[in-house]
Amino acid sequence: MSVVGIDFGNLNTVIAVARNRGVDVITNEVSNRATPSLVGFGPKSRYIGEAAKTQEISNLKNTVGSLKRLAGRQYGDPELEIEKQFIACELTDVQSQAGVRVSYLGHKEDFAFTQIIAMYLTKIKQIASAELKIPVSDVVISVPAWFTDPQRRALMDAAEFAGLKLLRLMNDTTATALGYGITKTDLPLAEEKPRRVAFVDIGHSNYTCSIVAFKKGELQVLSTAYDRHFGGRNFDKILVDHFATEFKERYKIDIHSNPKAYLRVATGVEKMKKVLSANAMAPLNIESVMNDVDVQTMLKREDFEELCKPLLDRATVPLEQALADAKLSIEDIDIVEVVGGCSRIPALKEKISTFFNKLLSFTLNQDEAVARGCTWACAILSPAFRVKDFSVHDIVPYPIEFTWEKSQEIPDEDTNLTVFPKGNAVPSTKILTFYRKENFDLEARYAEPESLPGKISPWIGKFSIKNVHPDPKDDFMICKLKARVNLHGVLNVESGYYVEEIEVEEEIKDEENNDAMDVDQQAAEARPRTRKVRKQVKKGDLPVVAVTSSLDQVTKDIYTEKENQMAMEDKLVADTEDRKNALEEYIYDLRNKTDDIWAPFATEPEKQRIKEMCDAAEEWLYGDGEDSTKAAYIQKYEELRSVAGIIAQRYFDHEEEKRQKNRANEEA
Ligand code: ATP
Ligand code: K
Ligand code: MG
Repeated sequence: MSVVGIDFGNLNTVIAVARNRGVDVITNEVSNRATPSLVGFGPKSRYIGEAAKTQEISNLKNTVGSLKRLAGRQYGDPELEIEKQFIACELTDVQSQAGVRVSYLGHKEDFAFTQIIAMYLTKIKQIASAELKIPVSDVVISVPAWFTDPQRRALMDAAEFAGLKLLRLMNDTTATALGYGITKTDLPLAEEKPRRVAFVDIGHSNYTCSIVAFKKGELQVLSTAYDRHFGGRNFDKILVDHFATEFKERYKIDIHSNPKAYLRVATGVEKMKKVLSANAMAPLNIESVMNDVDVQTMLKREDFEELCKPLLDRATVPLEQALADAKLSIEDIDIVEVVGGCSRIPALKEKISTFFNKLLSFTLNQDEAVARGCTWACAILSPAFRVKDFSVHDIVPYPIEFTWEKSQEIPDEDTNLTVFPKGNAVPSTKILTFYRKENFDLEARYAEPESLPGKISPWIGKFSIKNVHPDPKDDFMICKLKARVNLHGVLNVESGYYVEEIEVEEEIKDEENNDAMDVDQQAAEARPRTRKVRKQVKKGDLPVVAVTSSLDQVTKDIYTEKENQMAMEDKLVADTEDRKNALEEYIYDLRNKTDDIWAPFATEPEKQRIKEMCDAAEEWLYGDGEDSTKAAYIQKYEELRSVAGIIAQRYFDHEEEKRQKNRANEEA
């Protein structure tokens, strides 16, 4: 059974697996340790990950990015406008959800982002299976801590369409914290002061700071604060806009009018930004960026910092917020661990270090910490892997309230209650009690819509409680409902039941310790051994019908089926390509061998026949057979092999005979 952790980043996705009692980051089909988070569409197949990146410039309109940023968003959400600055594909309304319209298999087709993410996860699954050489199912995937219920459910749905068993959605910085804690042998004991670590993750789109308290065998997230629009891409954008202005003046070109030119400059400045992390100056040279114009320019690190000052000035806001939420001051923080690609920018490191008045710690792999943490989480949850226990206590990011209709018989009943306040533990179960004579509904929603990321709907779900009726004395039924924020950070009313209050005789246990008994022995012995108490006993279950932002079963089945079908088509296209390449190589190989090592074993007519067949096959391959079927390529290959096979066999027999003779000589 596989144990896989996935850091689903906005730019790159990192996959790690548990094996040989440790955690390894794995490489993809081109030996990279991170896979571009992109999905592209073409006339014959999809291009996912590296293939999408390779095609990006020539296939801009059909290359989809910002995958996780658009998960679970409705089409009308103003966040779509923000994402449009970073992606060139056409966004569209797919059953009121954010989706894309792309050219695929020669026609226009719309896909919801949940589907796009499923496509991407299918690829990630393939990369992991190829490495592990077993089918992959159990995974833990990272999400930003600010993800709401609908966003988390979108990811859960996507994982399901991709055939993955999602054991946990884990907040990025919590995953990092787990990876940190589980490998430490010197964490404080239960009775000692905890070690408090601030984890700062600055990625491509996102800036997060979590303050986490560690003790032996457990971590408690104390607070998580973030800037959802602060990351490498925001620095890149400032630079592209800067050079766009410069190029307009110097070269009279407007890269804003040309998406390809824009992307090439964006790619150029990203490199430039990285160079500036290690050097005082960096060049930017692009040949024929547009209108046959070559551009050449330079940037000094100090100018970069000046340009990005408005952004850099925001860098301490999440840190202040995290401290305030945790009710701590900088003196309470023992260590500041920094991860995420963008945290390599010297000016950012400087700001963070100055803020905490501490040297920063870089003991974790900046690019791989999240994936490693997810893998540890998966290992803990998987029956297939034994790891020491480590409890992870995360927190609810936004307060969740329940609302319901007033019961007619209880006029002064409240109609709402904040059940999970901000900072409440995750996972967590709470029992809600209602006195009812008939079926009723509960609605769950976020209590402070203004605190949510963008225009995400505050609505979480509607839960209808069935089989409620007056009890035998025409009195209220005492209904108990189990509300749970689960491991994914998603809310459900998981079950319902009703209870009856009865009076029971209860034995009094001696809770006092024996020393106390000595002092007051007589009085203690004189006490009655039982007492009457009112107790609630479970009488039966109440069915709960839930409607949430998870897709309904019919849509889920359609999307799963569609994903399977597209994945199969992709596989067929890839297999066909493989067979075609194999045929091409075989022709080449046959010609060579016929003239070389096989020459002594074939008659002239045989050689002639092979050559003729090779010529014919080649002519077909570059003509009619250019775009043929897998079966046709296999058939041609077999035709050639049936003729050449005889000669290959003669050669093989001869070689074998030689080997036998040599061995006999050696033994003699
Ligand atoms: P997110 O966490 O926002 O979803 P991500 O996890 O994909 O995104 P990372 O891989 O952590 O992001 O970071 C990618 C960003 O880091 C890119 O913008 C990249 O340009 C930037 N980056 C990587 N190396 C450096 C460097 N040496 N100097 C400056 N920036 C860098
Ligand atoms: K990443
Ligand atoms: Mg990241």
